[in-house]
Amino acid sequence: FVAEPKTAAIIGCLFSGGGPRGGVEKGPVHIVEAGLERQLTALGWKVVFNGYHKFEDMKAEGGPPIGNLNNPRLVSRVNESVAKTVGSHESQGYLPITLGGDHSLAMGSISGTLSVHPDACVFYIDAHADINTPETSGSGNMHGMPLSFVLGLGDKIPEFAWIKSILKAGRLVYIGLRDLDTTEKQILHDNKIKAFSMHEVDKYGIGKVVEMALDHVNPNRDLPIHISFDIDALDPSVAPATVFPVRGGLSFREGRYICEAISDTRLLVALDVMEVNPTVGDEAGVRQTVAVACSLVRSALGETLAKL
Ligand code: 4U7
Ligand code: MN
Ligand code: MN
Ligand code: MN
Repeated sequence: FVAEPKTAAIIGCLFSGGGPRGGVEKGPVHIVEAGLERQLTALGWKVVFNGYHKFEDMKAEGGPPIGNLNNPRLVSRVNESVAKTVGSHESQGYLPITLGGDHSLAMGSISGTLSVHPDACVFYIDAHADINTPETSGSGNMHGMPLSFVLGLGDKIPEFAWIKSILKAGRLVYIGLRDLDTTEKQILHDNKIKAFSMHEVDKYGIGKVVEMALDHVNPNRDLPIHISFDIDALDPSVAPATVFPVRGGLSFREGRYICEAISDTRLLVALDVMEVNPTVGDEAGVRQTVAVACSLVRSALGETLAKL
């Protein structure tokens, strides 16, 4: 398998229903207005951008509670729609760039990728594991749960029956973890999920970590790769405008390196950049976070400024 898309599709998802508060739905507009389209065009890509996904027609969702989940029906319908959009772009040979919005959107983006590339592996770059099941989640916020849904863990919920393509635990790898719930550590352990926390990044260096991560999920370097990048994987000094900053994160170079190294494999089929919240902190911090988000996208799409 070689992924050789020449066209990228920006899928800006103005959605915050999976998180504890609003603001994160404004992330995509800031990233696009910073000039992402033009930046990717300058790298030689054709860029498709058909406007933002606002999900407004889906607002009025009620119904009886489902466990402790916040906005379950809305999150389900939004993600079903994201999965369709991501999947249809990939089946046309485009590289979808899903911009969040809160990270519950990974439920849709990863499902979309799996519907076209059932053998795809997922690089999940985050301070958090986002793998609570509805039974283990203390917050009920679905941005902390997308992976349990795409892995098919936890009790089956009829409202999410559209999630058909299940990710195998061996095809998921994390980089950047440093803030997990006890329940999540147990889930990683029980399902033998490979994770490179900040401890391993410190111990081995980012180059070795990415190589070990690829060896685990993609030993023959022949499977499609989906990157889901939560901006909070980066250190708060690098990307302050996000709701769950955790100190001790990835440096700017480490974040870019992950994207550059995966770009080099020519296996990338989809990219998410999530959790940029322009309502957090001051204007300079927002501008910096947005610029860093654009830089991550460019590095995943082949920009190699630091390579001679
Ligand atoms: B993010 C949390 F309890 N684990 O489940 C939860 F600490 O997409 C946080 O990575 C989830 O930002 C963070 O609510 C979700 C909490
Ligand atoms: Mn996170
Ligand atoms: Mn996340
Ligand atoms: Mn979040």
